[in-house]
Amino acid sequence: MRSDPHARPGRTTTPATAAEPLPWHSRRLTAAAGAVTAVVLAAGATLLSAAGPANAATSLGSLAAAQGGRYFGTALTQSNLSNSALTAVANAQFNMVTPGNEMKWDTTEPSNGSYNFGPGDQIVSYAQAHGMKVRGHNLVWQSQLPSWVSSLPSTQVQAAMEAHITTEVTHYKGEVYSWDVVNEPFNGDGSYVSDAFYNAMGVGYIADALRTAHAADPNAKLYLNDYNIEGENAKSNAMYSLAQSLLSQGVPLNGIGFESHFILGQVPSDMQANMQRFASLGLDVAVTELDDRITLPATSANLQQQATDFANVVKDCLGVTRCVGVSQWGVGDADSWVPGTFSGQGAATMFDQNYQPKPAYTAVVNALGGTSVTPPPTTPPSSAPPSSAPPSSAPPTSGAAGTCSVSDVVSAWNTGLTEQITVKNTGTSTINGWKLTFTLASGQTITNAWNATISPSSGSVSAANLSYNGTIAPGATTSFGFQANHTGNTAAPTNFALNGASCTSG
Ligand code: 9MR
Repeated sequence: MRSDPHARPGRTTTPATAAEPLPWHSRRLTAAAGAVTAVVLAAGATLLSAAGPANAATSLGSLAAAQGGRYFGTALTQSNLSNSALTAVANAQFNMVTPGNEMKWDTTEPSNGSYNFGPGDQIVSYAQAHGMKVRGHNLVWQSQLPSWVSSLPSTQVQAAMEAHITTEVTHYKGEVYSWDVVNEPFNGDGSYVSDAFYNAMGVGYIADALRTAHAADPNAKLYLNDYNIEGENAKSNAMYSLAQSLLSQGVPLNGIGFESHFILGQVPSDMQANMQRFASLGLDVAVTELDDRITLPATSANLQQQATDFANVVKDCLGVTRCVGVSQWGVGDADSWVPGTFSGQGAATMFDQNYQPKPAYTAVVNALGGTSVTPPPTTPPSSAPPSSAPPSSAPPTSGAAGTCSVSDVVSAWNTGLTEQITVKNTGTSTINGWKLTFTLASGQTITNAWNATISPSSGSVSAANLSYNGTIAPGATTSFGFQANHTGNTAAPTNFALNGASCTSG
């Protein structure tokens, strides 16, 4: 058995240039005491009018939809569905779901002729209930293949493969947008993986699998999916030759999936050109399993590079007319496969361990057509205290004046926004229990919050810690966030005070 992605070597492709400008800019607004540092991202009027529908640009999924009907997806496993922090982000951001494991052969046909579609059905029901489409993943793969298949006499493998494909595709007929019919057929040097299917049928197993799937659901888009084919190399050249050959034989192949499990800074600079050559054959292309792993602990420079990497991948897709969408592999760093597979690496997604958006999220929003705007200048309240430290004679008390700074990132779209607020204890004593008060811009109404209890929902509000994040050591930070509706005013909050003492921006 060949090595799987868990053991793949590092990429050797040309790192994306960090100097390449992103199609947006953000500006930091630092003002006097009482104001905040803010980066406000709003979907531009041009995008919205071009997109047409009033609900355009409310999430990664709808921003992608506004870009020529593309999608933005995620992988979900059965256990993910009971994680409310995870599903809150999944529901809000994505409009395509790939089951992480639930449609693979070891789950769906654990013994010959005995099928189990329960776990996959749960993902499909979930997706349907949340307005998401489904990428079926996958029908034929040498991994997560039950041993009964690899133990079959080679004369029986074709019948078993065809029965498996027919039964599974028929079960999900009309419910999946696309199928990864054959997954990861190539070794790194472009030779075929010598699995049960190749050994029994030769390369003809791929055409047979595609024809069998097409017969069962003629409307599903049929894909070949692989990793390390994102740039031009021996493996992607082999995939290209295979695609040409299949198409010339009239085999029903509709698309190529580029998994895109990247290492920080190693997105191939020729990814768009490489995807384009497949598209030019008349195929759809898709980024199917995007992540970008970092050696832990991730520095802020790492996270900025990751933002560049994610934005570049999204721009590469947008640059290819037949690139139909991008899917991230997992929702956030907490559910990513990376740390469990690559020791000491992780932080590979757009959302952190607490499902808060990372710089990569902001970069992707912008790459998808959001434009950055600077909020109107905020006038410090006349009563604002100076931002300096308290008089040296003052005893250090929890949350005393001058012991906090606040930064606030606002991501806005046409009728809504999210705000992520980070509070830093700039004092010398530990804060035990905190309440951050601030003034919401007029017209903003909070609909839900995370990592804090916030009330009331508009005007002068107060955010209190939850049981697990009440302690902020000197020099440490804590973050919370909320989602709000707005009526056109996307300005950042003002008048931050922690436990009654005004905070500086920073
Ligand atoms: O995310 C999947 C993980 O839970 C499984 O343990 C792993 C087993 O191979 O498969 C992971 O998903 C893989 C996907 O199906 C195909 N491309 C590589 C993905 C990461 O390994």
